[in-house]
Amino acid sequence: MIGVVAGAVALGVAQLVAGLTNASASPVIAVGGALVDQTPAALKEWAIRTFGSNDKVVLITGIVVVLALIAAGLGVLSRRRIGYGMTGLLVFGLVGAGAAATRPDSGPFDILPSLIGVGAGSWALSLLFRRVERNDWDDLPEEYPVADATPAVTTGAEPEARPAGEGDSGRSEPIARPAEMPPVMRAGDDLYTFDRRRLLTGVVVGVGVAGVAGFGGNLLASSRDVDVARRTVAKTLPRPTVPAKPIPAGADLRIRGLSPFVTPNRDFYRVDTALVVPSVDPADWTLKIHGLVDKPVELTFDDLLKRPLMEADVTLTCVSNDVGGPYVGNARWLGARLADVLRDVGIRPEADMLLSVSQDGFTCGTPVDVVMDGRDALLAVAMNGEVLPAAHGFPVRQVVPGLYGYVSATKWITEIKATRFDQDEAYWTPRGWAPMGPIKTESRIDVPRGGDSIPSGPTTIAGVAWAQHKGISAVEVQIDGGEWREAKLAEVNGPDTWRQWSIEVHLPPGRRVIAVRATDASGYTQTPNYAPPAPDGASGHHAIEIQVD
Ligand SMILES: Nc1nc2c(c(=O)[nH]1)N[C@H]1C(S)=C(S)[C@@H](COP(=O)(O)O)O[C@H]1N2
Ligand SMILES: [Mo]
Repeated sequence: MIGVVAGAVALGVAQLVAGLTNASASPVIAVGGALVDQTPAALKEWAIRTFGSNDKVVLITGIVVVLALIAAGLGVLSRRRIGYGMTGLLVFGLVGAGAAATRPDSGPFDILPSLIGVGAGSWALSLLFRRVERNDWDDLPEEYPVADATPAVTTGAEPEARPAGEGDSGRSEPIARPAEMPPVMRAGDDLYTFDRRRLLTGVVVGVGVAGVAGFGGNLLASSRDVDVARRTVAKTLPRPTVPAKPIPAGADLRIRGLSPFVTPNRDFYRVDTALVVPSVDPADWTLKIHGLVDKPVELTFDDLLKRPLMEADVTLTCVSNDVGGPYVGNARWLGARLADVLRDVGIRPEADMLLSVSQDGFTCGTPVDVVMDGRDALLAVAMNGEVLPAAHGFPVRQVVPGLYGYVSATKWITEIKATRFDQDEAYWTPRGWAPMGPIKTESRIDVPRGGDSIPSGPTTIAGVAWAQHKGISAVEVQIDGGEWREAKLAEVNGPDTWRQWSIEVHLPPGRRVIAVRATDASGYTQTPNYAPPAPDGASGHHAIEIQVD
């Protein structure tokens, strides 16, 4: 118990110091971040499939549980010698400090949370152990009446029992057993008693300190500058020079349970490797563009806002989205045209990859020809009429229609290096994902949901389909492996968004399997062959099973 409480004090205090300095320097976050970076594709895919958007919570919970077990072990070791516990805590402090110091966005003070946390934890450990230091039997409080000469608690060293109350009931000597046992500790070969109440108050105080410090640290870390900065930017956000094509009234079929055409920011999926959302101050932010360019630049946030800004409706999709999965969303983005920025810096013809870097060290490799082909590839500053939310990349992120997020949608972007695919690798490539990631044509059934029970008779089946930058030209639905029947398509204002579809069917009672497939404007119809998300995106028909009564 003492080990766990000392560990909790160490983590709580570390969390507080991280909250005051740099949230991502917390040992749990730094070690978690390092673990995320070491995660191979298969494991990442499994984690996302199993835990969905809770994958970060699961990882952090796992780390804390492992730490609690180790702390308990250190507590047990400390009964032999407290130096063992201290050494163990120090080792963990060094691991935390090492992780914090080697994260891509680390600063010189990032070792402080771990080291100060370990200091506090060691202090708690020694204070608590002092509370279980030996009492002499003579000092026992009255509540422990001593029974008559029954030699019970012995060390085995001495064969002879001595009745209680004879004075020198020494530590390693056989003693009389009290009628009601006081708490007993073992130190080396010695057994001795201690005051349970003093230990419990110590534990309660320790848990309180850990909780308040940890909670306070998390509060400090989350309520910081970003909110203020976002509100400041909101006041000066320019209007688009090139507004998006209006969304036709018929783009949203307004069917209950069907994904709305525009995904509200609060419902937009989030996928990234960041265990805490990076906080980037637009006043300090710059975008360094270098590499295979004639005129390298470092743009400020004002420089970017002075450029003509355009709006575009673009559907983002994650490569980890399994068939029928939730990691796809559509938003209206406002930003500067990336192709114009690259032309201004004189990108060289031999450059075929843009290696963009996030402030937390994540990187994306985007094909230059895709960005330059006239599509609405943006350095985006706003999402659905709102300053970019912190979790979606504030102050600036990339958006490239037609490419999975892991090769195009760098959030918290700070750098673009014009380079070549044969010379550089982006974050997910050595982890088993394809270097190029064009989005595969896909469709999904939103209503009814798999497993639903619905009444027989006329039923509306509806969903979304996407083939970004090509456009969806047909969606077909199949019941129980029968004929493919063409669904009605909603309107769209361009080829870069998903498209809603619906169909009225008459379902007879029984178990029914409903499948969907889309055809894009290039004439390609979705393959029925299933492929998992790794290495370059899932394929196959989404199918659901329902019960018709
Ligand atoms: N800095 C950073 N940007 C990132 C990522 C990341 O891990 N770090 N993940 C990418 C991936 S895999 C996807 S699918 C999109 C998701 O964007 P969203 O979270 O705004 O939906 O962001 C991309 N941009
Ligand atoms: Mo992704």
